[in-house]
Amino acid sequence: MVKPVKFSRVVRIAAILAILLTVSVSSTGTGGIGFRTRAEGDIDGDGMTEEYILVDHHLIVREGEKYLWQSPGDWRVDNFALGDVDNDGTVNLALTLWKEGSFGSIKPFWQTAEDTSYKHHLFVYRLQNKAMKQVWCSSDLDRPIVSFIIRDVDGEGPSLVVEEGKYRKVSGERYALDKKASVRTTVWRWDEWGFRLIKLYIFEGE
Ligand SMILES: [Ca+2]
Ligand SMILES: [Ca+2]
Repeated sequence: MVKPVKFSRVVRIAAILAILLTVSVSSTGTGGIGFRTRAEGDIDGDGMTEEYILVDHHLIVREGEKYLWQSPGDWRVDNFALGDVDNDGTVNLALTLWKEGSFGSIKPFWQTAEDTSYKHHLFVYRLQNKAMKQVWCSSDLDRPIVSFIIRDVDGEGPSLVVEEGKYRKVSGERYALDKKASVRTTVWRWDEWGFRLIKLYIFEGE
């Protein structure tokens, strides 16, 4: 159980800004801290730079004129980052997206009912042999991710720093981000099979 770190509003904002500030300098785009619409990187380390472009909630990865990957048409991608989020020495692509259902066309055996909820997800990939390979794909997130960065915040290796919001029910099983709800900041580190919560920052009085 991770003990929440409680801050007053002013101290909290200063603490989070200290974590996020250096990253925001290298970010481009209009969404705010940690948001990108374009990035370059050589995440497979083959000496050729890939370009990552987010257009109309659709992520495209290309290398020169060659398209390597694009997000499926029924995903609404809202953010991405390049970083070694699973701490294995190679850079990953991490992205957040809205989609229906927790799984793809093949459901795990324990999932018997049809999952039709439209919620937020975090997916992690690596680039290998010019193809994007899934490393980890979340089920429906308990809280939608407002923004995230990949950052070594404590000298213990890369971690995922996340601003988590709340869902707003649109209709039926369809959800969206509640833009009026308060956010909390969490820090997650890869732990062999998934992400482990290592820090939770919350407002006093929440
Ligand atoms: Ca490359
Ligand atoms: Ca990695």
